[in-house]
Amino acid sequence: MGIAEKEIKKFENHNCAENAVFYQAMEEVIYSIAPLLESDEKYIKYAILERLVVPDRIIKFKVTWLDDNNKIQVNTGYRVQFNNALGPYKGGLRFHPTVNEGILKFLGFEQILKNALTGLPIGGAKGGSDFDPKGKSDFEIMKFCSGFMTELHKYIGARMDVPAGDIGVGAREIGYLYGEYKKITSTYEGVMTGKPFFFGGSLMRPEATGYGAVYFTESMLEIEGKEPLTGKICTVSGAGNVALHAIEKLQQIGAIPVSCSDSKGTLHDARGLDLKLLKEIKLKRRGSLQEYVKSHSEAKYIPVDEYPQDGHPVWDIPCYAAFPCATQNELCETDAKNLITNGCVSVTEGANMPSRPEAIELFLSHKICFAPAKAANAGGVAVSEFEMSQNASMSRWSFEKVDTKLKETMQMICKRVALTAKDYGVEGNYVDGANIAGFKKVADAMIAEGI
Ligand code: NDP
Ligand code: 2IT
Repeated sequence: MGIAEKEIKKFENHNCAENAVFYQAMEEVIYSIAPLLESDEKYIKYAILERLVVPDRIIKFKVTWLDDNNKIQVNTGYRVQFNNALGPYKGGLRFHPTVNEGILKFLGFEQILKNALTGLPIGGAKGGSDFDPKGKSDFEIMKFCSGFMTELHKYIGARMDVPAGDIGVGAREIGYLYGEYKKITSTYEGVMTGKPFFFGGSLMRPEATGYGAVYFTESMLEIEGKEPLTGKICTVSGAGNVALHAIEKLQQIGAIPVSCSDSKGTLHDARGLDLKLLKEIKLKRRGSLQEYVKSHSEAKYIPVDEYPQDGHPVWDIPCYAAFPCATQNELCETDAKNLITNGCVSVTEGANMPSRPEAIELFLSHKICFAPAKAANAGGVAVSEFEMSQNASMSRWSFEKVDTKLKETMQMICKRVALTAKDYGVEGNYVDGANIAGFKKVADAMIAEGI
């Protein structure tokens, strides 16, 4: 039995239905870092894995709120404060009916290593609720956010734990959450990031994750000696904050993004997407992608109930580069086979853990340039840290300054990941490179800080 299998065996008790995605994320990391564990016994001696896979604390609370019919509604809220070896707990909030402790543990665990890769002083956390923002009025969203913050405010602080957005939590929700925090505590401080610009948000935070994923891809393709994205067909999944800004940056650099998807269906516009219309539908109207084909009849819309039995139609579109930007485990083995057969050269994870392990294995064995989430989508949290920095100094950075720093950060992460992979004998494997580089940084801090 190898060192990875031995370590994984220790955590078998974590492997239950609710923890499935957490266990998946943990297993990947342990396999990746095996060469590091073998090369230096201190990580085993100081029981780093045992300490890292258990969150510092999980806060679980009840959220009660009144809907528009004055009916009392009850939801569950969570904050998983995972690890603060490198800085205050930092990570987003997800509002989605599927949210449970296991999903937030997976996201919080990934966040520790992602945040370490940025080189910025931020620890890892995640939180959220099973509240479904879909179909709710603005007042209902506001009332839910107030109820959520009534509990959460006790556990967060600008130097303690700084939440931000994730699925279902954008500038509107952050605004209401932050407003409630301010009302309760009477303090105006950088306790949340992703705030609207006019009351303390950073320019470019909304764009940061999508733009950052494209910057990472440009850097990776250059390092790997592949052709740049300009003029190339790209496929994107998702139609939220990350997906739409990845599409925007791809268009800005002259690539041709042709697809996106939401929870109801997939859109394919072979001439290149009309981003202005997409933003109008998804961000302003919070509508369905189906509306797109009303004004672009050449585009193809496939509703979910017409999807094939196996695989997602978005990954069956021939492309040079693919950007899964919707949610975890959205890209399966069949999708990976389809992408490879159709000549795809690079896959960049904008979402957190969108590719299933079997898909990743295929990408790596077929020498596809594969950019794992914790490296490729770190631009969002990096700009969140820039927002914390601006808030702490009561200053404002220009769009150009943030953009330059974001680009530098993504290039730095990409180079560090590529170099780490080379150092540990797995050149070109950005999964192992990211896991080893992130883990080493956090583990060394944990050792230096004592138990
Ligand atoms: P949004 O809520 O803005 O958008 C999510 C998009 O994905 C929507 O188009 C949604 O469809 C679709 N989607 C969500 N769940 C599912 C599902 N189960 N099946 C099919 N489609 C789904 O979220 P973000 O864009 O912010 O987040 C997308 C991903 O990126 C997540 O994995 C998140 O963790 C990750 N991420 C986000 C960052 C950020 O800064 N926001 C930073 C780093 C990573 P619909 O419109 O129908 O709801
Ligand atoms: O997954 C992520 O990195 C995020 N949702 C953003 C976290 C943050 O604190 O900006």
